[in-house]
Amino acid sequence: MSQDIKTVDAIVIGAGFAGLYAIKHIRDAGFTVQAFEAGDGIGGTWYWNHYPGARVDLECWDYSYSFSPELQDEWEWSHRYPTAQELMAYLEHVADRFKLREKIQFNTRVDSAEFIESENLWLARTSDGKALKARFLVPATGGLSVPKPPEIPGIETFKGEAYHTGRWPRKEPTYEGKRIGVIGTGSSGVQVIHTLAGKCKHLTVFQRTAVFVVPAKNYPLTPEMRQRARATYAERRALSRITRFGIPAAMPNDSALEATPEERQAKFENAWINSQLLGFRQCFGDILSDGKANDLVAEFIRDKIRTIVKNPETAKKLLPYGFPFGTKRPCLSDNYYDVFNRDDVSLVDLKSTPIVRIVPDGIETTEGLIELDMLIYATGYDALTGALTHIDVRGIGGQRLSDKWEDGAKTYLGLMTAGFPNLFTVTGPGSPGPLANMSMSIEQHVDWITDCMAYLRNHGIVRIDTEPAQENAWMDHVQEVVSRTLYEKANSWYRGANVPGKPQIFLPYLGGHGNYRNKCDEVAAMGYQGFVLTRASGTGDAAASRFAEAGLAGGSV
Ligand code: N01
Repeated sequence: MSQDIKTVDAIVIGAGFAGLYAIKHIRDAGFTVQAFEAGDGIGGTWYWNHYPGARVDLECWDYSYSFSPELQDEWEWSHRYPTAQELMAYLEHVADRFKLREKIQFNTRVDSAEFIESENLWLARTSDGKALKARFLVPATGGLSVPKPPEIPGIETFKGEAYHTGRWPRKEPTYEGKRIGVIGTGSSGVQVIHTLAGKCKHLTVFQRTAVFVVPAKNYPLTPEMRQRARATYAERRALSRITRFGIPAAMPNDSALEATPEERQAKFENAWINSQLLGFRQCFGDILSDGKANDLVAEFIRDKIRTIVKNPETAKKLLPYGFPFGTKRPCLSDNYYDVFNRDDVSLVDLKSTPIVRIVPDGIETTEGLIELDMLIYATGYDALTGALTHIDVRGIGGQRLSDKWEDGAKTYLGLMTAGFPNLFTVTGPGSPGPLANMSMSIEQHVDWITDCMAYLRNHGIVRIDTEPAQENAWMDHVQEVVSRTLYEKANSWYRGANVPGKPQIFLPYLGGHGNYRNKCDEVAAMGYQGFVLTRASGTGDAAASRFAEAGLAGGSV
C-alpha cells in the first residue's frame, strides 16, 4: 500500500505570505513541491481575517515581498497601510505572476504527518482522505491562525450572529440597524470597533484589558509617493535586513531618563503626530528595557486619552495599566478613542463589570443583560504553536509534537525541533517572528531553509535534525534576552498567557532580526553547526557537521 503513495521533495502547508514564497523558492531550486491550504483561496492570515477594518500596521513598502524587484515596481499600493482585501489581491497577483496556484491543493487540511524513519520521509494525511510522502515538511502555517475562543459560559446559546475575527465569513455580514457587541480590545478588536462605530444601531465594547492605541496616520498614496518609494526600495530593503525589527528603522541608544522633560515631550509629541508602529519605541533606547523610561511614554499616552475622551469615567476605563507600553503589541487607529465620545457606543469594563454568561439574547454581566443581535469575538489566537500542535505531527519513535511541547515549545533557531527531522518551521517559536517585520522574516527563513535543502541534496544527505542540547541552549538564550527587557511583565500571547493552561514561555526571539539573520547564516556557513546530518550510506562528505551513518539507501531528493 505504501508503494502507491506518491512522493515529492517538499510538502508546504499553507498558502499565505510564507506558504507562497516557500512554494516559489523551493520549486525554483529544482525541488518538487505540493502545498495544501485549508481555505478555498490564497491569503493565509489575510484570507481568514478580513473583518471590518482589517489592515496591516506596517507600511506597505515593508510588509511586502522583497524577492522580486519587478513585483515591487509593478504593484500599486493604494494606502500606507493596506486593507486585508488589498493584501489578498496582492497575494493573488503573486500566485498568478509566479504560477504558484498549480502547486496548491485548496480546501484541504493536513490532518497528520508522521516521520517514517526507515525511509527518511514524512507521510502526510489530508482531509480529502489521501496521503502523500515528502522528504521535507514545511509548515508555513502562520503564528496567528488558530483562533482562541473566549471561554465564556453559554456561548453556544446565543441566537444572534456570532463571528470570530480570525474566521470572518466570506460573505460580508450586514451591520446597519444591529446591536453589536465586540469582545476583545487587541489589534483586531480596535480595528473592528473604530470601523463599525456609527455603522450599526449600537456598539458595545467588552474590554478586559485596556490597550495602548496610537494614531495610525494612514493615508492614500499619490503617484509621487509611490515613485519615491520605488526609487529607494533597494536601499530600504538592505537596511531592513540588518535592523532589529526588520524595517528601516534604527533604534537609538540614549536614555529617556537622561533627557530633559522638554526634550522628552518634543520627541513624544513628534511620535504621536508622525505615528507609526515603532514610533514611541524609537524615541529613546531604554523604552523597552527600563520601567521608569517606559512609564514616561505610558503616561504621555494616558494623557492623550484623558484629553480625547470627554467622559472622565469612560476615559478612566480606557487607560492602560498593568503592563509596560510596547510589551503587548500597541494598536494603531486614527479614531479609536474618539469613538467613545459617541452616544451609540458604550464601553463595558470587564474588570469592574464581568460577564456572567452569554445568553440567547445577548450578554449578561453583573449589572444585567445587554441585548445584542451580533457578537464579534476579537479574542485572539493560540499563537505561535497552535497551528503546529493542532496537526497530529509525529516524529522519531512516534513522539507527538504536542506532547514534546507540552511544557513549552523548543526549537533550535526557530527552525527545527529535535526528534522531528526534515521538518522546518517558518517563523516558528524561537525565531523573531512576530517581533520583526513578518514578510522580511518569512523571506529570510524560506531562503535559509531552501539553501539548506539544496545543501543536503548536493551532499547526499537524507536527514537533518537537531539535538535537545542545542534547542535547550537556544531557548535558554531566547529567555535570557527577554529577561533584559520589560516584555516578561505582560500577560501577552508572546508567552502563551492568553490561552488557559498553555505553558508560559516567551516564544519570539528578541535578539533582533539582523543579528538573528547573521546567526543563521553563520550556522549554515559552518556546515549547519548544531544540526545532525545523516547521509545516504556510501557517500563521503567533509562538512564540519556531525554525521550519523543511517545505512539507508537514499539520496533521492
Ligand atoms: O488578539 P489579542 P488580536 N473575555 O490576543 C481579549 C496581530 N494583528 O486578534 O488582554 C474577555 O491581541 C483580550 O483581553 P486580555 C497582532 O500581532 C495585527 O487582537 O487577554 N476578553 C484582548 O483584549 C496582534 O497582537 C493586526 O485581557 C477576552 C483580546 O481579547 C495579534 O494579531 C491586526 C477574552 C485579544 O487580543 C493578535 O491580535 C490584527 C475573554 N474570555 C491582529 N479572551 C494589524 O496588523 C480574550 N479576550 C493591525
